[in-house]
Amino acid sequence: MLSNISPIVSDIHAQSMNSGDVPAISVVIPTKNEARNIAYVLGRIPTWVDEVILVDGDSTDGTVEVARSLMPEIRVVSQDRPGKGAALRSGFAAAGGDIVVMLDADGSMDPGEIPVFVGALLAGADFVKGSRFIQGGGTDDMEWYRRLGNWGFVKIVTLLFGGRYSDLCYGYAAFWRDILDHLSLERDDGFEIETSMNIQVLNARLSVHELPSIEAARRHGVSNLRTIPDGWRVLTTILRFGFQRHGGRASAHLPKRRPARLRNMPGGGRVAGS
Ligand SMILES: Nc1nc2c(ncn2[C@@H]2O[C@H](COP(=O)(O)OP(=O)(O)OP(=O)(O)O)[C@@H](O)[C@H]2O)c(=O)[nH]1
Ligand SMILES: [Mg+2]
Repeated sequence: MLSNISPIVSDIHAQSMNSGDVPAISVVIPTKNEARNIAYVLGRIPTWVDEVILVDGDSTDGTVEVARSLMPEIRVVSQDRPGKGAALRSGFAAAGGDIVVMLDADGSMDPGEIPVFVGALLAGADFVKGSRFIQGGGTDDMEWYRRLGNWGFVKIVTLLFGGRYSDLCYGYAAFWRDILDHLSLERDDGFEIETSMNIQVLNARLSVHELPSIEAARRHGVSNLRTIPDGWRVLTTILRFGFQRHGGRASAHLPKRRPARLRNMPGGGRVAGS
């Protein structure tokens, strides 16, 4: 059952199972016309994931039917408003796991990386985000102007909020579900939701950990992202939080929550360098 994950995570998981302290894991996948990609994604999700939630944005290509035929137990939920952000919000609200993993359905993000994300959470991080721009990461799915935009946004965020992000607009992340109580995602209907989450976890002084992630090219179909309008939404999101922060309304320092077995470790299980 655990054969396709790394020995370290498999060991942690085994220990958790022995101690009766196993966090349940939900995977949230937003889809908009991904019928030709969803088989690849669902087929690579580790078998020990507790629930997979597909949030479908009115796909017309049979995405939901394909997903259900491949994974009958998949939970399909709808979104209240259009956009990837609205989809993720609905997925998070539906998730029942202690840990939530978010990833795209176009085959660009490898679910085979999930064990590493979960491993970092089990090791003490509150929020783990993939980065395409640290050692071991990479992308085959980004034109030069989008790289430039992402780089510029990273610089602005670092200037305004501190932290040491190397990537900002990437949708592969995992977190303990209870941190959602401290995030406000109501306004983030579109692709800016990733940036919004990244800034809010930083402002809340949560333990944030970046992991290298490889983004492959979308397998089939075309991107839903429109560089200028969506880039503008990202920029205005950054500036909105910038104004709030400098107006003295930054999030409060939050108490840390750790799995019971990690609380007594030196450093309370906090990830070094985060
Ligand atoms: N439910 C839902 N999913 C969406 C919506 N827009 C995009 N998605 C999904 O969100 C994920 C990311 O969208 P993409 O179109 O791949 O955007 P991107 O990854 O920024 O762009 P590329 O790198 O060019 O593929 C994919 O799984 C999409 O199917 C939406 O309005 N509703
Ligand atoms: Mg994509």
